Amino acid sequence: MTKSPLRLAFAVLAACASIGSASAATNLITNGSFESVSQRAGTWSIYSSLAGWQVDTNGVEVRNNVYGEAFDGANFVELDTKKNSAIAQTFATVAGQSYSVSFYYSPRMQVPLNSNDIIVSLNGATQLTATGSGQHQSGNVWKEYSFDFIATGASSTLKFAAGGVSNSFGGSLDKVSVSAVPEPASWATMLVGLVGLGAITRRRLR
Ligand SMILES: [Ca+2]
Ligand SMILES: [Ca+2]
Repeated sequence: MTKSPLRLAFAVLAACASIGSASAATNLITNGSFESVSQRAGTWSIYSSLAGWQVDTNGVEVRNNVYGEAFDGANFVELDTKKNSAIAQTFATVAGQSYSVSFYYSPRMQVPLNSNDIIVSLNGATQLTATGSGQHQSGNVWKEYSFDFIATGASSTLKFAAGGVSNSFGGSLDKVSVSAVPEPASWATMLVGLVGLGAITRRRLR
């Protein structure tokens, strides 16, 4: 019987950890993998609209495993359509809360460094530029990029824009996600709660 409070504490800790990781894994981005479009395998098309995203006037190119495979699912997008273009998405945030942004980028094969940029901005401020040379590359070579930000309002806007030479050939994007980062304060609160629970169960056992 003396072991049961310990077991209870571990069970509560496990439950807290699973709640924490579940909320951290919730993707706030709609259609972040660009699978909403039924693009035929091995083909590409330029779209003027795309579920969840605001699309720039130059459109967005959805590619289904053509000149390289998708990182996730069948589709990925290219933002240098006929000219450099961009997509953006606005999602609900809580001011003061930290968020983690992640996406996958690949240079386009046979395309040089100065033509492959994807510039990433948050609420209009540039965060990073994903780039790479595809000149000696076959297919796609995906790499994860990530950064964190603290929301300043009830919504935030994430934007991806083609950069560099505007020539209809550019870098590829797939599996965009944004998730809330559990704050250290909330973990501290949980720990305080657990210590309290331990004290109560010890007292009850006496
Ligand atoms: Ca995809
Ligand atoms: Ca280009």
